[in-house]
Amino acid sequence: MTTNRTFTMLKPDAVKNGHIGAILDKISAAGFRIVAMKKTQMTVADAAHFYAVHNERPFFGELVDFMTSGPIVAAILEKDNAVEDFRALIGATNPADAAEGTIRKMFATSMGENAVHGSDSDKNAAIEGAFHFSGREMF
Ligand code: 3AN
Repeated sequence: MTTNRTFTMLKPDAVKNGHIGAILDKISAAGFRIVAMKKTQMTVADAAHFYAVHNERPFFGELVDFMTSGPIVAAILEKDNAVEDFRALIGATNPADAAEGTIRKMFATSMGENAVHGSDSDKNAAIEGAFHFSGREMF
């Protein structure tokens, strides 16, 4: 089942570097509606759970350290074909490979500090959104 929703985090680098407004502007201009949004900071346990799929990868410790290093902005976004269209909007994981005009090309500095997260499937969008938001925070 497709829900037309995706989940994003503006990562600690984007928040620290003052890019929240510019990134939300691009997200709105691309036609996404904000269903839920908040500024928050993940604990080590939160990040380890959120990224559990990567826990065997060599960069896992670095990823958890980085994602807990400062506040993030978490949001659920809605649009037709949300998961795929949002991944196109953010660009490749490595900003060096990201297409011109994508959020990562504009705002990311490295493979680890890559400005934004975007869910990779409808199933994960639902799981990730529910991790950060209760039903009464979604509108
Ligand atoms: P994406 O976020 O584009 O779906 P994934 O799911 O492969 O990428 O990786 C999840 C996160 O792990 C990335 N957003 C990035 O922050 C981090 N990551 C992935 N590969 C590396 C790497 N080689 N070195 C450091 N961090 C990485």
